Amino acid sequence: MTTSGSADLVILANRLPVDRVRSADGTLGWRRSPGGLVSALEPIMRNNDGAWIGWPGVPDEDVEPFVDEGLSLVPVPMSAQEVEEFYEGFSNGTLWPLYHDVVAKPEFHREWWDSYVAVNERFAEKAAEIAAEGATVWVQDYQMQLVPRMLRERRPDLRIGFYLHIPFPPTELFQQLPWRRQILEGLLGADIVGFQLNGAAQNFVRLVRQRVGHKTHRDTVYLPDGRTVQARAFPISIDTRGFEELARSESVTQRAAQIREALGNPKTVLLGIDRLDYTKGIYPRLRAYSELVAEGRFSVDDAVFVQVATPSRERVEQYRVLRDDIDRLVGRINGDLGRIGQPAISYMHSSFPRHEMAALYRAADIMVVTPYRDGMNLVAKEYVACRYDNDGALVLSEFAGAAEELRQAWRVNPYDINGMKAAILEAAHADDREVTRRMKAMRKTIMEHDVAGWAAAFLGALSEVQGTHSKTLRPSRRS
Ligand code: GDG
Repeated sequence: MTTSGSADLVILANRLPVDRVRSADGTLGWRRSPGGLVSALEPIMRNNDGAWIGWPGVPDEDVEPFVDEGLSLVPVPMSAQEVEEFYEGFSNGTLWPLYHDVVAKPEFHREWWDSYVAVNERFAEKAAEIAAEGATVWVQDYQMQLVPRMLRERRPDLRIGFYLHIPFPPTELFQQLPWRRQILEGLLGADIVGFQLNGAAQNFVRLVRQRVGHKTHRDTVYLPDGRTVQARAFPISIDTRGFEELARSESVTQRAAQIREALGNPKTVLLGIDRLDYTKGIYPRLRAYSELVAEGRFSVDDAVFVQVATPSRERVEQYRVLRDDIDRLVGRINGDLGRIGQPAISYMHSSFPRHEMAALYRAADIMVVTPYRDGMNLVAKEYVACRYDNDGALVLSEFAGAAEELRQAWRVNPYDINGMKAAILEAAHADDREVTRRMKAMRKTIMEHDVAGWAAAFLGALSEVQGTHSKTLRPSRRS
């Protein structure tokens, strides 16, 4: 167990990787929330006397540090008001839409910002308290962008890494943010700022040069105090082998057959799985499919669409509106095109255990992933991992980070409904050799780049940083 000031590796994220559960006899306990990040980091954390700092998901409660299945967890409390202002407000009502191409309109509220600063400070304080001398602290994601600088001010001895899981916007959009300079300076507290894609790293470096006035060269920022900061791409991945193993299991194989049976054994099963989020392009995807049915290119007996939308951020207004929009669209499509016992779209607004997800991936002939903008999109990679027979077609938005690696997918522009229709049809009619050729190549990519490799690459780079330079710099410009 990690005691104060003894952790050599600290992961700092908005959430702890556990959910609070109440068992049948009424006692409260914790259940590990499954995720690639925790499974990739777990072995590294065990070997390094690691600790994970995060909010335990329950407002207005102080939870003592505890150990869960050998993982040392350090809770940071949050009030109900902070959940509203810091999490639902600034993180998900301001930053999330701003960083995703303003797909929805970001809201700017000064009290949300104040809350963001206060919560970031609390997290930085906690990391400063538990990290050992010279330890490594890895800060995760958009909710925590001020932590690197706040932490460095308190603990200059630390190695600090930051990783952004979502896109980083171009200057033209980022500059809308009233607190743009503070965010950039917050991130510059890290030794390495990691992004999903090179383009995002370049956006960041350009902004730092233009807005903060620091000298930059390629992926390096030179600060006046002699420090350097690297901005680099580390595309995240999944536990590829873990998914494949699950997909090969007898129970998943049987369940996949059951799913197809329940759908009426159609020739083609199309699948979408997403958090119910306006960035994911669920609406245009369902429209594209419904038009294909309406035009007689697909029949509902031949081609069924299964859409899973996992409940998400339900207290944020834009998410409630989206849910109503999708409900209405699915109702209308099924009303117009479905027949008794054979709806066109099987729509589920719920979340499922991992093995059910794997069974769905196994049951689907075509996976349709059409975000307007997505940092990476792990669902696309999980589908590929589960297709161990090299069958199955992936239709993938060119605006998902995953499109840079999964080049053999049928690529689509989610704003172009006709283009999507054509790609879905092409995927449905492709011959087996073509499907196999594409899937094989994509499987090779994700076998070679899994989440353990991602974590090792980031932490390896962080352990190698020198972090200083001896350039003479002019004073930084303000903007
Ligand atoms: C952010 C970025 C980036 C979904 N429903 C269920 C379930 N899931 C799992 C999927 C997948 C994960 O959640 C979703 O990951 P995505 O990458 O698709 O999307 P975001 O949640 O938006 O994630 C994204 C990612 O961070 C990592 O850096 O790729 O771009 O937006 O793993 O399988 N899992 C279970 N039941 C569900 O119902 N068990």
